Amino acid sequence: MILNKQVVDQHNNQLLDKHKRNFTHLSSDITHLDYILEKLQQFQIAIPSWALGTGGTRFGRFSGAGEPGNLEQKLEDVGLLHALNKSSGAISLHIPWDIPTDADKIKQLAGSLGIAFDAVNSNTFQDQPHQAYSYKHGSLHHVDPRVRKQAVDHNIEVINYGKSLGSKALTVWLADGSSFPGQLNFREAFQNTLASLQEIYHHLPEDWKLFVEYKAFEPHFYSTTIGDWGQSLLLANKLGPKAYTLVDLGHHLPNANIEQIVSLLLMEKKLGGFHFNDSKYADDDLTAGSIKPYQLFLIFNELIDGMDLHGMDHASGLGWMIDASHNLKDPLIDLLQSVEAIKIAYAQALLVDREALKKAQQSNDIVKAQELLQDAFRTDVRALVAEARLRMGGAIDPVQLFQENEIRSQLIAERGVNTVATGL
Ligand code: AFD
Ligand code: MN
Ligand code: MN
Repeated sequence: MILNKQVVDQHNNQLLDKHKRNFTHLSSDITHLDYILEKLQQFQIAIPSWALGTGGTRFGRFSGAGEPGNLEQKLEDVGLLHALNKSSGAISLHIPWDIPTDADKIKQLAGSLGIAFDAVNSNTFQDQPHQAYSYKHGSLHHVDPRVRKQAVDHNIEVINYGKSLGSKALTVWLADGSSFPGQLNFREAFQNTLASLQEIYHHLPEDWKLFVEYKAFEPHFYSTTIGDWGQSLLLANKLGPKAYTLVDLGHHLPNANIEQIVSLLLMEKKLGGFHFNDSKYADDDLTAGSIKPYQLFLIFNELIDGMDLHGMDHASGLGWMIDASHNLKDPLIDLLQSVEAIKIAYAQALLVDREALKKAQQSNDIVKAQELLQDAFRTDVRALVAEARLRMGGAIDPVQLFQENEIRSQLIAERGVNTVATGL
């Protein structure tokens, strides 16, 4: 389904007066308004193909209806999101769920929707029909070189699919680990992983990046072979300049100070990509900003600080992606909410008076430092984010438009009630 521009205009006309009132009130106090609006307009967050359908839990899956049944429909869904919020201009694909059988056609469709291809993801955490060896005991870290080779070959295949579409990065997330003490030799598991990644790295095109994701737990519960940012950074440093750490917000032990991790990775120029989501307990994959919005703001505060220090472009310097899985809400609405929360946190962090913060830090003025951060965080920037969207032709309130126009019902009419998306 392609969203008609008239529908957006009609929606905006209805909300325009109220929006203008809010925006005028908010912007009168902002010194660098044009700069912030420009940054907000440029900022794009890639949508994961696997979040377009209803996610499951360990106990079951309650499918929605009108889910995208193939890659074309997944692209159309992201096109819809992008038409509404003008900030979802990229998709992150997962192979083998999203194999492009006709890459040129897929590229053309994506181009017509204004969608680019972000990092491609490999999958060596599930067995596929007809594969020779099982990943039950791991993939790149496996004790059997034949299993490692199969997993390496899969990653090379993923790179090739990515090349055919214009992707510029490969994300490797491994489920490799152990659930019981003694099950693994940690050192050998790490070295096998490094050797496998080295082979993959060898096949990476010159202008590509390799994102090494880490995760502290799950599906294994005693050890994960790439368990934290230290292990990921160790690998990235050993691999070379094209390898980076990817931070997924849900992949830390409880109460980890993620903003500090982000700050140090940026200092080392080794932060490559980001997976946004939120969580209360573990890798809950909930809507970004739904549980800990202050943490999201503090992370953006460090991101901006570190990126500005190195002269990195906010929009293109890192791979910005959502990694979420919704099992209750309409996935498209949930993604709109996530993108909105991310942009709100980004806008608030852009408001921080960095010079004053630096001065407060240098003079150990703790109260002032706290006031500066909280002053930005407590600013209601929604009208700012909406204004940026409006200037790009998006909707003032994407969620409201989606609901009022019954977009899901239109998708169901088009695709049927029983379609189930491939993915997690
Ligand atoms: C799972 C993992 C990880 C990964 C994603 C896609 O926990 O976050 O990025 O699957 O492979 O959510
Ligand atoms: Mn992730
Ligand atoms: Mn995850």
